[in-house]
Amino acid sequence: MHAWPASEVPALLGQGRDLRIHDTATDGLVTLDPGPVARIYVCGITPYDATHIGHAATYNAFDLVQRVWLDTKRQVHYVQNVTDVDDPLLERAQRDNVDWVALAEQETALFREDMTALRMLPPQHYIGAVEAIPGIVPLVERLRDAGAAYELEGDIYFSVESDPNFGKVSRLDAAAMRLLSAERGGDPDRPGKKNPLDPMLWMAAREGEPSWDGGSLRRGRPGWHIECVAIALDHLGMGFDIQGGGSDLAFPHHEMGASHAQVLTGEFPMAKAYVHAGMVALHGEKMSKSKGNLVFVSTLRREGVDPAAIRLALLAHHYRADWEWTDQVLEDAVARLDRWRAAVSRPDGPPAETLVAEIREALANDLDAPAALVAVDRWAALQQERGGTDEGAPGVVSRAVDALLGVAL
Ligand code: 5CA
Ligand code: ZN
Repeated sequence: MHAWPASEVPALLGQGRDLRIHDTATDGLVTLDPGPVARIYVCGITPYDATHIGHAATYNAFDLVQRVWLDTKRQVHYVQNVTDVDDPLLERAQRDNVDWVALAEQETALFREDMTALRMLPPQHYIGAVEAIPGIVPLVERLRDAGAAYELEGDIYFSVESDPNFGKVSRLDAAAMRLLSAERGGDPDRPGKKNPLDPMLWMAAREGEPSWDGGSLRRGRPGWHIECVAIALDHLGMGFDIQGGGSDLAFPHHEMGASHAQVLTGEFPMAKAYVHAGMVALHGEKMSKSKGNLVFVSTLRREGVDPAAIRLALLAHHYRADWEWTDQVLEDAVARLDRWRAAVSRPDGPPAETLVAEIREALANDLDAPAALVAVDRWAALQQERGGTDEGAPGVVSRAVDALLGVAL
């Protein structure tokens, strides 16, 4: 599937710092040393009710990762999926009496538009679950043949007990896992499972639902976790630098993915860092498709909100924090964008070198975008109060803000 167009990333003088980022699996900061080509897999949307501010906040975090890496003169190999067949998508299509393929295509198209407007850098490989099925089937067969998967009424389940490292990504106890499994797409109460946590790898065809040839498996469709493993291993291989998503993906999704990959390859971990963004709330509750308490990027755009202001609203919150979207958050971002634009509209200004170093330092320090914004605020305030004589400083600032924060001034 095609991604979306890349906005240009201006090259800056000097070089950025290596990224230190929080890894859920070790619950600490790790300094990544990716080599010349950094590899990142970010879990993509399930294409209905896209793109809400929660989605945008999560993709913003991983866009910053890319920008930090690019600023260290590395290339970035970025892979993202689209879960274009899964229970919640099919349920929504049925509820609204629309074709599930059309729904997925329409929402994916909207997501591309929103990502483009927000200047999020596109993945090099943007892969749908459906197009990944030919690569998923052999992995499920291999897991079954290795004794790590079993059949239950035609469905194939992964046995979490086959992985000695199971639990090392999310570090949760069994009771917490069981609760989250029930909340997040698992079926811990289904009778006949070896372990209530075992996730489905392949679901045999259900009446009235789409299904695909499964080789030596029954006709059916893929489970959720194996989808991302198949795509990640196919395009990045084991031991890539970051697997990313919102914090609601740590368990079960990333835990199960690491387990599938461990059994398939004998290696751990699949990703050197598991990076999770906080949850954005609206009216006191996590913004979620199931609750319907959503603010859409496309609605704001249609109302005439500058996408750069939306992006600044996201950047004003640390990516690991849980935070709440309010009108005030957006008003503050609009005001900040105005101040910054006024400050860079003059030909000269206060020196900019320290500011560029401060932005770099802030982002390299676990993506501390709020600290980067404060540094730019300081420069803009100085420009407004006293001005400066450095010719071209405003240009330097505007290129740095564009390259490192994705905001076009
Ligand atoms: N297709 C799967 C991943 S393979 C999926 O979780 N899709 S999603 O559409 O539900 O979410 C897409 C991304 O947005 C995930 O990383 C998810 O963690 C993140 N996300 C969802 N809701 C929020 C929220 N309220 N705040 C922050 N991030 C969110
Ligand atoms: Zn995923």
